[in-house]
This record gives sequence, structure tokens and C-alpha cells, in this order.
Amino acid sequence: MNPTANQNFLGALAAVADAHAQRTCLIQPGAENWSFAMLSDASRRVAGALAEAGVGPGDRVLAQVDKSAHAVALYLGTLRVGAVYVPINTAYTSEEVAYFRGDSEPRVLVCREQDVPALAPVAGEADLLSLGADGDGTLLQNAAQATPVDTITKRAADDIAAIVYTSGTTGRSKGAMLTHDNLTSNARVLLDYWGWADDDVLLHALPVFHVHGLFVALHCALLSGTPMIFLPQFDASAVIDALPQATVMMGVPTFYTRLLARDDFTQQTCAGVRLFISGSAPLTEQTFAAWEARTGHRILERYGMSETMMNTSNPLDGERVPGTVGYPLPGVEARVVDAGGQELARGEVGVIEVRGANVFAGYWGMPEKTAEEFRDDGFFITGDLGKMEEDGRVSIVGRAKDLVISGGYNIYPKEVERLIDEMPEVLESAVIGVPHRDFGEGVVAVVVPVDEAVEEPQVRAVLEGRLARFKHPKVVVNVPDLPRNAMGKVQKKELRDRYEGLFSEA
Ligand code: MCA
Ligand code: AMP
Repeated sequence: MNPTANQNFLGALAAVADAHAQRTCLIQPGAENWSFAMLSDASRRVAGALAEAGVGPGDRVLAQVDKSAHAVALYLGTLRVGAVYVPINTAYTSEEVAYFRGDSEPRVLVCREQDVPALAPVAGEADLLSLGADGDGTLLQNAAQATPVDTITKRAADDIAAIVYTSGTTGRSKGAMLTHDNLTSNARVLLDYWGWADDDVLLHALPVFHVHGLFVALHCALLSGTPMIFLPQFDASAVIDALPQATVMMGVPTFYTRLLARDDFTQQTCAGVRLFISGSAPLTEQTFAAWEARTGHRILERYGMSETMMNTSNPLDGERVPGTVGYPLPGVEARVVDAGGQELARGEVGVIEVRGANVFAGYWGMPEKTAEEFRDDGFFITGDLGKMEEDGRVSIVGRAKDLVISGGYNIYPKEVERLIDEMPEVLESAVIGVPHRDFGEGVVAVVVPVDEAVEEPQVRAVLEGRLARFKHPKVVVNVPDLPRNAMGKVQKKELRDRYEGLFSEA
């Protein structure tokens, strides 16, 4: 790598876009398809609007926008001006957005048209702009009038390209700073490892505010100059309609279980597909087996995090073993250690640690938190429990961190417990995740009422508008007290075991 050259990841993407200018980039059923040239042009214009709004190198662009071709242009336009893209889930309430705005201190906050009134009071110093084309002063209207930016702002390999928020154990979200080199190296490795070919067509039904949809999926297609079928969200019928035109699909396990639940999803539907990839949450061996029985395909499972993007993957050509997440990717080192940081023998369960060009630069504005999660030799402590199999594959067996993963979204119990505990009717609560057929894990609140039993609608009413709905408990259980160990710590494992079957009919 030439350290004096421009290491802005957009440079690599722009070169590919120029080489494939007339090729279709975004296939949008029911709407106009976009070529690579159209996307480049739109992103140059968005870059112009951002520059006119005063956005410069290192400034944050906080985006809470629906998935669309324009949202992709916003991401690319942000990189073009050397700014830092900060995407957040569209399900977040204005109270949650207020936190992200305060923490990331963006120059602009780009939102959906309908959210302008609710977000205006929390925009602080940031310019609030809606992305949409309607109404004066939206980002797209500004972009239409702006002078397109043709240059790509120079960035060093370790300059920050994006901040991806990931929930913290204390309930405070942490912004994982991903560098241009993190994005570039991981995308290149994945293209090669998954054998991306010139005739590949990706079915993209993931949201574009997390690493999975925004980086892993999008970058594979953009960096190879191949088209994507760009669906606004996962909808099983739309996916079944689109799959015959696709060669690769990436999804969270819920995508796979929902497709299997459909009688009209058959081997014929995916006759042209060469690769199904799953990640973000554990894929059960049952789903793996049912998928193979239905389609003849063995799903390739991989493992990543917001802080590291992709760490390990089952092989493209070798055996894909269900229940494992495969081998460390080229350039990524993985080890399993005990509580004291000592590497464990193969087969023994401990915490997974990783090191490599994929690993983030630290948490935004939290140097002490960053220091806590790195070893002196540069390994990042993932908080996932796993083991290294004899043949060097990694298996994830659980989580050291108190985290629920529901349909691929992370929910930190503390964040929910804190609000439930504020209810005058509640003495204390424990939020856990238990097996759920659709979401993998479903959120359950176990509450100790002060007096009368606390019902689920009461809890929901308290959380409404304060916490994104996917974090709301799907069930509330009342108990006389919470199980605790000798130290007084709530025994969540005991609760998880106790309520394991709660969603067996779900
Ligand atoms: C929606 N709801 C959920 C979830 N999604 N509840 C629990 N868990 C969820 N994941 C709730 C909504 O709050 C709403 O509740 C009701 O379900 C219907 O909402 P809708 O939007 O229609 O839901 P859906 O279309 O059925 O969405 C389910 C989904 C979606 C398709 C599985 O959650 C999804 O696209 N998940 C992908 C997440 C992802 O990309 N994760 C990657 C992050 P109510 O009726 O009460 O309002 S992890 C990552 O990036 C790392 C690096 C990695 O390894 O990949
Ligand atoms: P996030 O913080 O949203 O990026 O989520 C990352 C977490 O998702 C990881 O630390 C794992 O706990 C989990 N995860 C990602 N991929 C897998 C997988 N294939 N199997 C099990 N857990 C996974």
C-alpha cells in the first residue's frame, strides 16, 4: 500500500463504477433500475449538497433513512467528501436518536420526511435535512441544484469512514469506528473468499443501517461491478419472486426460516442460485438441514460483528459444517482464551478474540472502553463464547455479554430493564432472550410486581416512543422474586432455562 496515495474506500468503488458505467447496479422491482453511472452521478450530487451544507473531512453525517437507491447515494456521497457515515436503525425513536446525535455530534442529520417534526427538537447543532424529494430544502433537492463533486477527498487508510453503533452492556450504545482500510480489506477478502463472479446477481433484502446489509452485502456487489436486486425490506413473497433472477442471497436466519415456512418456496425458486449466506445470529442445525432438504443448498454461515465486520466463514468449496462459523478469513487471526486471557486448547470453550485489518479503530469518544476491550497484543475481545475445533474451524456456543439477538437485531437487556424498573408498579425486572421460532430469540421481561400483576400492554405503553419496538418484550412474566447467586447477581441462565419453551408455539 502506498501511504501517500488516497486510501478513501470510495476510490476503489468509483473505479469499478467507471469501468461498469452502463451496467445495471440496482434492480428495483416496480421502480426504475439504476446503472452504476446513475448511482455515481447521484452520489456526486449528494456530495455537492453535503459540501454546500459545510460537511468536510471527518465530519459526521448521521442518517436515519429508509432503504433506497438515494440512501446508497447518501452513503457514497458522504465517503466522497471524506466525511464519516453514521447510519442508524429506522425503528429508533426520537429519544434514541437524541442519544446518537449527542454522541456523534454530526454536522448534518438526514432523516425521513415524516420524522422532521419529531427530530427537530433533538437535532441540536446539526442541520436537519430530510432525504426525500418532496418539499423545499430536502437533501435531494439541494443535490439537484448543487455542483456535483468529482474529486474524492483524500483519506488515509486509518481515517474513519463510518461509525456503527452497537449497544453497550451498560445500556449506552458505543460507536464502532471503522476505517477506510477496514472497509477496503474486508470487502476484498469477501469477494475472493466467496468467489464473486462477473455474472453474479445479489438478492439484497437486508436493511442498510447495519454492517451486514450496508457493508458486507453492498460492498460485494459494488466492488465487483455486479448488479443487486435491491428490495426495500425482507418480504418473503417479494424474495420468492426475485430469487429466480439471483445467484447469491445474504440474510439473517429469520429470512431462511420464513422462506421455509412458505409452500411456494421450492428448489425451482432457487434453481439459479449458487450461494446462500447466513449471519448476524446463529443458524440452527435444523434450519440448515431443512434448507438443504428443500433446496439442495448447504447454507454458508459466517460470523462477524459491527466492530470487526467479517471474522470467519465456512468455505465456498470445502465442507460447510452446520453449527460452526468456519475458518478465520484470510488476514484475520482468531483465538479462544480463558478469563485470564490465556489461549485455550482446541475444543475448549472460552471467549473468542480476533485481530486483523478488519478490526475497528476503537469506540468513538470512549478511549477507556476501547482499552478495556483490546489485549496488549492487539486482539479484540469479542464477548462471544466459542471453541476452536481440531481442524481450525470456530464454533460459537454462547455469549459472555448479556445480549439478546432477535431477528438479527441486538438488544441489550439493561436498556429495557432500566425503563421497566422506572414503572411504579414494578419492583425489579430481568430481560432475557429465549428461543423463538421466527426471530431466533424473543425478548421476555420477567418482572417482580410491587402488588398487582403487571401486564404486557402496560409495559409496552411505557416503552412506546422511548425504545424501538423490536426491543419491546413480546411476553411479560410475573414472579415473586428473581433468582440470585450468592453475590446477589440475577441468574439469567436460570430464567432462560425456566422460560425456554415460552415461544414454542410462536
Ligand atoms: C421487526 N420486529 C421485530 C424484529 N423486526 N421484533 C423482534 N426482532 C426483530 N428483528 C417487530 C417490529 O417491531 C414490529 O412490532 C413487528 O415486528 C413487525 O415489524 P416489521 O418491520 O414488519 O418486521 P419484519 O419485516 O417482520 O422484520 C423482521 C426482519 C427484520 C425481516 C427479520 O428484523 C430484519 O430485516 N432483520 C435483519 C437485521 C440485520 O440486518 N441485522 C444485521 C446486524 P410491532 O408490531 O410491535 O410494532 S448484525 C451485523 O451487521 C453483524 C456485523 C453481522 O454479523 O452481520
Ligand atoms: P452486532 O454487534 O450487531 O454487530 O452483532 C454482532 C454479534 O452477532 C456477534 O458478536 C455475535 O454474537 C452475533 N453473530 C454474528 N454472526 C453470528 C453467527 N453466524 N452465529 C452466531 N452469532 C453471530
